[in-house]
Amino acid sequence: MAKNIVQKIIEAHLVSGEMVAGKEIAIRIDQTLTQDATGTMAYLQFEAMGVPQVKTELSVSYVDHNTLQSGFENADDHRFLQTVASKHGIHFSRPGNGICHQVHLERFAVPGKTLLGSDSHTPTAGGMGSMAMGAGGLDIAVAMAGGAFYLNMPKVVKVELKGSLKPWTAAKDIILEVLRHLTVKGGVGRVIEYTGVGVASLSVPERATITNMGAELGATTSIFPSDENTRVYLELQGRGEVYAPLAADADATYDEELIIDLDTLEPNIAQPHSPDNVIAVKELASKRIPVQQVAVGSCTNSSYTDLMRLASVLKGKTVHPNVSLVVSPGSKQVFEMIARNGALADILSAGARLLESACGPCIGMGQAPSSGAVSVRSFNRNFEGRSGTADASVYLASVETCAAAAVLGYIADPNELGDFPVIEMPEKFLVDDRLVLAPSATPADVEVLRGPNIKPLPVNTDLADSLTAPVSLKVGDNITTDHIMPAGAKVLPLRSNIPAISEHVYVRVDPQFPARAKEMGKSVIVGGHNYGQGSSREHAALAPMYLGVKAVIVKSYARIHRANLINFGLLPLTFVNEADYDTVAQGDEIAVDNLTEQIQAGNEITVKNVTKGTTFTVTHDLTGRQIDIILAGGLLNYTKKQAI
Ligand code: MIC
Ligand code: SF4
Repeated sequence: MAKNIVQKIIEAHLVSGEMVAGKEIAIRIDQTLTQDATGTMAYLQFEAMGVPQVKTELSVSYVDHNTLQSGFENADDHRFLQTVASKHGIHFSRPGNGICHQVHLERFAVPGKTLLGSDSHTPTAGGMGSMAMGAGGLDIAVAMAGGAFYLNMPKVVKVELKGSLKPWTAAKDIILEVLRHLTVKGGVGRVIEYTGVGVASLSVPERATITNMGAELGATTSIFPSDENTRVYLELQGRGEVYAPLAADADATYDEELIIDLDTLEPNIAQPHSPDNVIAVKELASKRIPVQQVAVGSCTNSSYTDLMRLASVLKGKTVHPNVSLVVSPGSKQVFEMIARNGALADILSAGARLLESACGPCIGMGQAPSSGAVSVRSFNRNFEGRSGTADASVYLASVETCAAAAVLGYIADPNELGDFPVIEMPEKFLVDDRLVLAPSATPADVEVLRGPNIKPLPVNTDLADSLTAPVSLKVGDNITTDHIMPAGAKVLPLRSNIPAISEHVYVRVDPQFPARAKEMGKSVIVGGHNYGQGSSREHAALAPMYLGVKAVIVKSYARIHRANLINFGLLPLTFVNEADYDTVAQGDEIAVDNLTEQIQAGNEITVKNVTKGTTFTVTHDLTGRQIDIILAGGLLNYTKKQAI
């Protein structure tokens, strides 16, 4: 039977299950990556499993999120990560080496391999034909210990790229166009596979921009074929030997299709406060919206060509007097290359403010914009408040559009910049892996160093047989994990300390939430569609669990967050009739009798609203394995019982 790329990779890695869309499958994971903000938990969980050395082909621990060291916490976490990696067979990418996804693409990703990462933008490596997925830290820990990764067999969406990009239109505009069509929940339960003649005109880093931001569709992952461009990129990275061609069979079938015509595509921009709120830049350009900040970098747009394009626009010009331009090249490789070829001097000379190779402003780690500012960023998320400034308006666009805003001072179509500078791929990338430390050859001698900020991992208890609890919070559609568990310079350093970080759960939505949830003891959260979209941070499940949240009842979930809820023993329930959402209010007491029996008997559970005197039905959609995990109080307890 003819197969698409996704079917080929899954088939080659299938451990159990049937490859039928929507059914649970388990696949073998070849590579894992973690970043520091989710990695400390992942390694504490890995340690708790008692497996001495990782069983993957390659596992890499990156430090890129928590690099602003305004106290001892982050530096202590880096030290923990370095030593724990050395002891357990994991490569360690030192702070300064760059953002996990950018560095992984450059130095480690391999076509046809599976990659699981504790970060939602892990699909970046899909630009090279790797089946790369984001997951919670606990799933990564299990994969490092040799366990399979469980997911629902995705539907495969074919996105056919026709034609080729016009000058000043970029790969970023393609993914913004896809977001405009499919929205932030259009990718849930799906993998986006790119095909068509337009594919050949895109370099691997350009493809990676597209697969990176496929995360914003809620997709399981996105993937490109591995072809001549992939071979060339790998050769230039000195890794030609890992090249393997990968393409869909000629008559492969897909579940859904979308066609994007690159010949007619215009520069796009996502308006506040959602990555799918996309319009053509030229529609805004006539309004001359003044811009106060421009930020270039992040795992979406940090390639050599991106930075060279910025430099070529800035060369001989000055950043607009009302704009703060901040640049954070995503990897040391790119940073050093533009430093050595002089492009960095053009960027600096124009008045840009330079940051180290890390996530930085993308996750609110410094460079919060001024009050009410318009910030145009080459990043991937513009959720309200994520920049660190509650009332800032963040727009997402290509490096070209960012560069135009930086010099002109307003949101402008980059075509206004005039002649388009052609930027060639370098003759060779600068390969220097000295900042990636290989694991110790004598692990027994390595002492794992833990700072006082690293607190033991709280573990849930077995699920009780009846649940009577008030609704501690009711929220609407498209709640992001940034709403549930904010990040930023103040909160991120607490990622290894669940008691401390739980004081910040939902505070941007309701500052009283943590105190109220604690006082209630046990509680339930009610929400709308696409609940938990965005980041893979398992803290968005773990910290509510710590505050006593036992179940969540919503209209629909984002994939990674639902998996994280199950991993920590929180019941993910879905309204059968969406109208019942309106009958439940914050403060209502909810009761479920014979919970264990009901979960095991079938998919439907009857819930009483004690306060209103009504009942409604919810589904749990749990597989047999997931039921056992929930009943055990989470994946760690379950795994201990099973002993991998
Ligand atoms: C993000 O972009 O939101 C993050 C920060 O990279 C997260 C991971 C985290 O919260 O640590 C992600 O995308 O998974
Ligand atoms: Fe880092 Fe931003 Fe990419 Fe997340 S989206 S990994 S915070 S650069």
